[in-house]
Amino acid sequence: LDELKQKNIIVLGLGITGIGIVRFLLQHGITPKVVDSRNEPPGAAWLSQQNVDCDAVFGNLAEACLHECDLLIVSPGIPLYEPNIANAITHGVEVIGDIELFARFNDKPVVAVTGSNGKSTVVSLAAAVLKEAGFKVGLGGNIGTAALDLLSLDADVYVLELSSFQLETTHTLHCESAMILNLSEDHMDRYADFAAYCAAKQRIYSHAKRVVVNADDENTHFSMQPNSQQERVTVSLTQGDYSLVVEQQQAKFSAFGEPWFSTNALSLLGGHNQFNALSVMALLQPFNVPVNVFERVFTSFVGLPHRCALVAEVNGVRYINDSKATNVGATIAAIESLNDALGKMIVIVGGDAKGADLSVLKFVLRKYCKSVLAFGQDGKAFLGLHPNAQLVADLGEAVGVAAAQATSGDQVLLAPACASIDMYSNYVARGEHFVSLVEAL
Ligand code: UMA
Ligand code: ADP
Repeated sequence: LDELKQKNIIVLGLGITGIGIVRFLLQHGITPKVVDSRNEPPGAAWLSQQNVDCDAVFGNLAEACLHECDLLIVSPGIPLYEPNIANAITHGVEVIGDIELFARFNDKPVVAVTGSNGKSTVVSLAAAVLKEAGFKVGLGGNIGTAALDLLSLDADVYVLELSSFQLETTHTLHCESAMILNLSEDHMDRYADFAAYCAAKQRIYSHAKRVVVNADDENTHFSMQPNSQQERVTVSLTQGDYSLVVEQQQAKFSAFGEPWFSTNALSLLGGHNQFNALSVMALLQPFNVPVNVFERVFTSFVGLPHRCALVAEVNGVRYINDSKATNVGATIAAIESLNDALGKMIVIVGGDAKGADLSVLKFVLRKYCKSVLAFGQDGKAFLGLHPNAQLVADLGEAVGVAAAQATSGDQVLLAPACASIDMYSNYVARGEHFVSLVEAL
């Protein structure tokens, strides 16, 4: 802390992360300069209520002289190649993010999870298991609570969801266990290529005691240094240290070949969620949680909203909201795990594809789906992926057309493979709109 107090600090970005950083610094008697390229950042009103004499520059990063400080703490929404940040780095300014600051002040065990899909589900389930086992848990990071805000909880263990953006500026996060769940294209508008995106995610393993990898996804693998003290375990539905085994014709979750309990205990649906459950088992092994606690929580955990959630059944047609499917990997997982019959699904897609290669959807769309309804900024890019792909003006028209096309026994799935930002404030607003449209049918 004394070292930090000696430094000239700029906090860049005043959203959820920036507020968390500024609050933490103020609590420790440090007043930073606060900068945001937006004229009216989300935390502007909050900052003015703090009654501190704080230098704030909003609207123009060039005017903020980011190179004139010792430490620049950046928000994840701004890339490090932004010219003013790049210039600061050239001038020798140390650049970190809020997770790195958290890491420098935290002395409690951390469980950290990244990946393209399943992060929020896995960290929420892991936190629920730890709580049930009697731990005081701090859950945060990309899931929505700034990591630094967790420190005041003085928890026994912190469970962090980390994005590739957050990991780019994290250097010394020591984790009890860490995992990349899976990797498929996302945020390609921010990375030079897929390899660069994977490399950002790989940083989660740097200081992890227990490295948990997806046996079926090589991009999540991590080559350990010779003589490393790190322990590496694998997760897979079929071939991992944590895996499913069949015993008396019943699929069971298992660890190192030892069956725990039936997969029927898990309330969440689909193979991808069984994988998420196994991941939680692998991540929490260091905490010696009794098997019956896992079983209890797997049964009671009903999942997060806007992830493969049944909205209603109308005229024998099931409407499913998976608005959180904001990339191709999530959409493929939803289609594959929800399908019970070929050609009985109508999928609604579109929005901001973030530069992803959508052609990887072609196989599942053609194999499982009756038709594809596409809308939004990148809607056109879906048209060649299915013989019955059609452009619609918006989500309202998509639901109307889907209802007209569907016959009893079909499923209508909103799984856009895109961010919602071109038409909605976020995936929650998009999902809520879908729910209201379905309820009006
Ligand atoms: N922005 C500017 N100028 C600035 C600062 C930000 O234009 O000076 C823009 C960014 O480009 C971005 C938006 O403002 O579009 C928000 O950026 P931010 O860094 O201020 O975001 P926060 O409010 O601090 O929220 C961030 C995460 N957001 C991003 O990484 C974009 C939140 O994840 C996270 O919950 C929060 O920190 C707490 O850790 C959201 C997200 O979309 C849910 N994450 C991406 C994802 O999950 O795919 C990675
Ligand atoms: P994240 O926080 O990584 O976005 P979520 O748990 O919020 O993950 O789920 C996002 C989307 O990914 C949802 O559409 C969900 O159905 C899907 N999903 C969840 N787990 C997995 C998984 N293990 N593999 C692929 N898709 C998944």
